[in-house]
Amino acid sequence: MASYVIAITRAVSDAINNCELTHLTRERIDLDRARAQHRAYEHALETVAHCALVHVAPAPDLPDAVFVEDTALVVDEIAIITRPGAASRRPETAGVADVLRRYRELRYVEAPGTIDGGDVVVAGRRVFVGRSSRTNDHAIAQVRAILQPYGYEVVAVDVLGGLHLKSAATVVSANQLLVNPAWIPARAFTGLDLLEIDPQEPYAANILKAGGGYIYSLAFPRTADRLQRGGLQLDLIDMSELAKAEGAVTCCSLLLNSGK
Ligand code: CIR
Repeated sequence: MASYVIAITRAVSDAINNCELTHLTRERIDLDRARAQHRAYEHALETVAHCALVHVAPAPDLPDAVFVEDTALVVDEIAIITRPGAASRRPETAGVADVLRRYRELRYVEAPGTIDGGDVVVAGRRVFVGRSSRTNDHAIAQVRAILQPYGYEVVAVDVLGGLHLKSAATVVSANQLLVNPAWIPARAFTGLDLLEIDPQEPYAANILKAGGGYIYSLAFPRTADRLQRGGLQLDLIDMSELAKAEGAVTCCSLLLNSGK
């Protein structure tokens, strides 16, 4: 069978108003609107990016459960279940592991390591891992030990702003990243082409490349314009409610190739 992309998602929790917040002031999240936006995101994954959706069982008591990206790091050969930096998020991993084990052999990050998947940027055989308030050197060393035998180079990068490395840098192609240069040390990405966001939109570096398409938030029109003028076809979606929980487009899915 031809290879396709599986997108793992999880419903918006009833408790999302108790989500972790690091940089933003708490604003009430409208649950119905958040769910409608999440459905539109899933629809884009199916229709624009041609992914096959797989749902993790809902976790109504886990406020941040919709942000599945943080619970695992998946490559073609293996999946690593994270140990999220926020203790409130650690119970999220079991449900995701139950789904991922259908597709990959699982490995686990162990204490004292902590890591959020939002800190991991995979560009070809290079895996950049952000050192952040969520991800520490113990976890980076564990990820390196797990991935090196499969031919991946793991590079630690200091996160200088935003919550995660993926707030500051995400993949456009195997050799090109969309970045906020103020939030990363650019020298860490030597050899890659760095496409800069519009400086008036500091949160704009998070783009989701999925299947053949790109899913992007309509909150960043200046950067979207730059990307479109560069030839990228964007599917623009409203993420305003999930953004109040410090979520962005990459956070709400885990993507994996079916045919390994
Ligand atoms: C958190 O602080 O953990 C959540 N409220 C937001 C997580 C966003 N995840 C991501 O960027 N990968």
